[in-house]
Amino acid sequence: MRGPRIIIHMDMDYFFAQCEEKENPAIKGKPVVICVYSGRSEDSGAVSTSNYEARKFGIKAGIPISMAKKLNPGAVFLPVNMELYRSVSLEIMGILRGYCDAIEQKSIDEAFCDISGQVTDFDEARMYGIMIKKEILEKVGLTCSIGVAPNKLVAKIASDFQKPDGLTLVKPDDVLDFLTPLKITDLLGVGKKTEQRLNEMNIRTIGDMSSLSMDAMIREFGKAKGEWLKLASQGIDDSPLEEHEGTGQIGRIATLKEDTDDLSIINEMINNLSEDVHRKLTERKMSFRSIAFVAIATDFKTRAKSHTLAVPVKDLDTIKNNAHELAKQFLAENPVRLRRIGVRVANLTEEKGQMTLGDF
Ligand code: DCP
Ligand code: MG
Ligand code: MG
Repeated sequence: MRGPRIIIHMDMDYFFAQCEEKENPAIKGKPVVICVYSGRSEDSGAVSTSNYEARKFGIKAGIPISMAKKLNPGAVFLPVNMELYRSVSLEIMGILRGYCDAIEQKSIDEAFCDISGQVTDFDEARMYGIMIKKEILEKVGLTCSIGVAPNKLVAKIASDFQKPDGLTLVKPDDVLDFLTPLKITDLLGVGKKTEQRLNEMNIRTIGDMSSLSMDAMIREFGKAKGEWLKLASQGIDDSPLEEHEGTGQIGRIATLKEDTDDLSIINEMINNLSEDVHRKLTERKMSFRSIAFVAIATDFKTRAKSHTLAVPVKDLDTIKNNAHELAKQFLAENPVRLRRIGVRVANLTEEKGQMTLGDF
């Protein structure tokens, strides 16, 4: 039985600045400004981001560094350290991947996750959002904001709604009430020009826009854009997640009927998960070299046990057999009852005349 479509949008709070606070806790509590120096003169360049303390002074992404220094000379000014942010981002995306059916990473600090296959309803989805936030905080030490909604359009707005450290759930029946008072520019895809046109028509909120007829919107903006705007103003969006090729891993996680440490029950679930993973692998014409068994115990902690093969392979039996073995080892080492389990393959390569197990 398949429940409703449920999409999560996760966006890290003041990401670059928060990474720096984590690296150097002494600066926490002070205004922190991350700068992209152009190198032309000492203070030339722009602000990349700032923490919330600095934002109180009006220091935000995009303003010149010189202006930020005028707004608060005592703030902590740091140069961007992309290496650090990339590695933190990788860790966060890895955690998210363990929770969802599909993931579309939108930028270094945000992603959409389809969790429809992981939960049965929106109340369970809220708990799921809490679990994700908790795991990111415990493992990476950073806060994020999450929106849970029936589609990408609404999830994106929801994640921004209670920043920082927010969790906003918008159930299907609440979508219209949620959107009505918001500014039209909150809709991803409404840019400056569209905003101007709509303002001239005296349309300022999403609610104002939804009261216009489809015909009027199409007359004003043309068929494609007019239709999209009208549907967006009603919170209607069925755009799929775009999983980028080469994300490097394919995983599937599911919740066990009840908490257990019984290997026969776990292996049965592993078989189903392996088949899903294998189907995706085949669709993408990929092979893998490493495989992991992912376990989420009753304490909600996610642990993984993985194994790397000598050569890339692509067959279902290798996935199943390795996952069974890893699960056995995992339970021998960790006397816990499991709540959810997953199978994940990584180190993906394009399938090109490589060996399969049958070739050995
Ligand atoms: N970024 C940048 N220049 C911009 C906008 C963003 O260099 N004009 C970088 C720095 C941010 C990161 O991208 O930390 C993520 O962008 P966000 O828009 O998500 O902003 P933050 O995460 O910094 O803050 P928020 O808490 O509002 O999400
Ligand atoms: Mg962010
Ligand atoms: Mg972002």
